Amino acid sequence: MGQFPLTLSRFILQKQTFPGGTGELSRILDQVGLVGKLIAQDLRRAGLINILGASGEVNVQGETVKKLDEIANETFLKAFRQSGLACAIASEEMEKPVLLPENWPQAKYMLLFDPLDGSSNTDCNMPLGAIFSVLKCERNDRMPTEDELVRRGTEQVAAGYLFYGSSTMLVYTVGQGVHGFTLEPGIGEYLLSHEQIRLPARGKVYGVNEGNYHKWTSGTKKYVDSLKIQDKATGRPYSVRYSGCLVADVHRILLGGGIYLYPGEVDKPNGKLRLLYEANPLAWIVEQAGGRASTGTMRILDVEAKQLHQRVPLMIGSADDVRDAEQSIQGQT
Ligand code: FBP
Repeated sequence: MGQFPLTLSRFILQKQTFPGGTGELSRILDQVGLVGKLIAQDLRRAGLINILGASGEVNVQGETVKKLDEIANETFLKAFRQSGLACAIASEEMEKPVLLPENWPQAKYMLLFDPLDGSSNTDCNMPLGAIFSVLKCERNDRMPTEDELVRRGTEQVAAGYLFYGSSTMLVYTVGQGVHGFTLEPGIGEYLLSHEQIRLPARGKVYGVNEGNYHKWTSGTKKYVDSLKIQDKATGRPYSVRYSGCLVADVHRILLGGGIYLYPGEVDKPNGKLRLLYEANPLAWIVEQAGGRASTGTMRILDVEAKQLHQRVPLMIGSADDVRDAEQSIQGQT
C-alpha cells in the first residue's frame, strides 16, 4: 500500500500552523467541507429529485434564483448557524448579512460566500462551484455589524472554493500556500490530492465571455485580440476555455496556467463579479499559488471594500498573462 491517504483534518493539524490557534479555523474548513459533501450529493441526483429550474425568486443582484442556489445557500446557513463557529455570515443570495448573537463572542470568525457559482450551468449538468472567504471579527466589545464584513481582501484569514466537477474538490489557503483535496465518496473524506499548488507564469488558455466584446473598452479588446495572433514564440494563439463557471475556469488555470477575465464594460466599468465573496477569495488563492489577480489597474486584494455586494472587474491567472492584460487595458502597449 502506498502512502496512507491524508485527510483534510489530519493535514490541517499536521501541516498548518496558526500561532495562538484554537483549531477554530480548521473546524471552519471542515464545516465548509461538510457543506460540499451535502451539496455534491444533491447535485449527483439533481435531475431525479426535482431541484432543477428556477425558484421563482429574484436575488439582490437582480438575478433569477435557481432552486439549487437556494438549497446551497440554506445548507451553508444551517451548517454555520448550528456549528457555533461564525458570528456573522454573508452570502451572494442575501441582501443583508445574518448576524449570530447566539455564537458571539466565543465565535470570532465571519464567513462570506457565493453558495453556488456558475448558476447558468445548474440545469445542464455542467460544472458548478462555491466560493468562501473568512474574516476575523476584530471587535469584542459588541456584536459585529455589516461594516465589519466589508473589508479589503488582504484581511482574509482563509479563502477557497468547492468545485463540483467530475469529482468534488475543496481547495483553500490560509496564507501558507494552496492545497487541494478530492472527496473520496466511498469513505466520505476529503483526501489530499494537490499539495502546494503552483501555477506557471504563462499559460495557453484564456476564458472570457466574448459575446460582450462590443461592450468592452479598446484596451480590453486589444488584449483579447492579441491572444488570437499566430505567434509560435509566445505560444499564441491561446485556446478559449470558458465554462460558465468561474470556479471551474480558475481551477483549470491554477493547474495549467492561463487567464480568466470578466472585464469592466464601457457602460458597466465594474463588470459583473462580486469583490467580497468571488474576486477576493480567488485572488488570494491564485496569488498564494504564484499568480496574479487584478482589476486591470490595481491588485484585487488592495481594492477598497465599500459595499457588501460591490462588483469589480477581474483578470486572474498566470502572472505574466495578467500583466500583459493590465498593460493593454492601461493603454501601455
Ligand atoms: P453566479 O455566482 O451568479 O453564478 O455568477 C458568476 C458567474 O456565473 C461565473 O461563474 C461565470 O464565470 C460568469 O458569472 C458567467 O457570466 P456570463 O454568463 O455573463 O458570461
